[in-house]
Amino acid sequence: MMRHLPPALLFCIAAGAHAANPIVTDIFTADPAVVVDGKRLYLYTGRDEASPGETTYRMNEWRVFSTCDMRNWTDHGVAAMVKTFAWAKADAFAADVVRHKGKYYLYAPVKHATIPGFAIGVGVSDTPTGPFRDARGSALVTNDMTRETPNGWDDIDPAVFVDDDGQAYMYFGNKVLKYVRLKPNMIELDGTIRTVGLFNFEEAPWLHKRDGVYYLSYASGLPEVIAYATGPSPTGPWTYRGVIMDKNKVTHTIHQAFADFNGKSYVFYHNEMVSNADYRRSVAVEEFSYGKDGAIPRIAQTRAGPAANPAPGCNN
Ligand code: FUB
Repeated sequence: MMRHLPPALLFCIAAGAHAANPIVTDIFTADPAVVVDGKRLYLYTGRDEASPGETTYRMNEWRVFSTCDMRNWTDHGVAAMVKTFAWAKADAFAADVVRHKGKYYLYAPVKHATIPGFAIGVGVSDTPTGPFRDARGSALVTNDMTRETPNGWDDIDPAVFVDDDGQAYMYFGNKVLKYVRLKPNMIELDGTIRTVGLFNFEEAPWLHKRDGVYYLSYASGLPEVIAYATGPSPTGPWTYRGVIMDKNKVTHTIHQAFADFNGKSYVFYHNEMVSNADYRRSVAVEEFSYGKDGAIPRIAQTRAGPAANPAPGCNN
């Protein structure tokens, strides 16, 4: 059963003067997604449970952590599990969370129990830390709804972006990037699933907006690097802008997420820093500055991580 810790029992991961990366060292975490809510930054991750030497993913749940300063993190435990979705059978792959009209929605790829391949479920919660419950009782997207690629994992890695006019878009896919509008209730598709032609797209789309420019970042190639494109709207047209972060030494995935927090910009990603193993990954974060032209620079992975950035009025 999912355990939701009361505030008094919350576990604080104090980075203090030590290295800030990886963020979590007591379990393996992967596939970051980020929500800035109020004065806190919430980090959602998958959990790698593969044993040493295993050569496949073993992932059953999504976890949530938060920070007031980018150095000290609070562990809020399990946000949702494969079992949250009664129609799913395995594989808690890369999820995303968004806040919309006071509720929190978790978009989660999982293997469907009866329809072959991956599907995307939607969880909902009144708090950013969950627990999330199944908002629909059925999958939002199933593998038989898309035909661009023959594999069963082409409908993974949902990333949801809500534009300033309130319209929500969900991007997802492996090898072929797709997007679809969501209805205002956030739990139904609104219209056709469309594809996006993107240079060397592998997976892990992430959309964010800054100064009127839409940034579409993604994992590119295999082993993956982080690359990005920009456009004038959430549906493009997209102009390729290059590589942001080089591939990992061991793990073939990298899965990024971006956030601005307390006046600074951050990129989250995962690597093999703790385990030196492909399927035992750890989430890390780096601070960066946009160029004067809005470009994202090449960002190096560090052990030190970002400097403390305490948000006024936020208490760890
Ligand atoms: O963690 C499982 C899969 O690996 C994710 O869905 C991809 O983004 C890659 O990180």
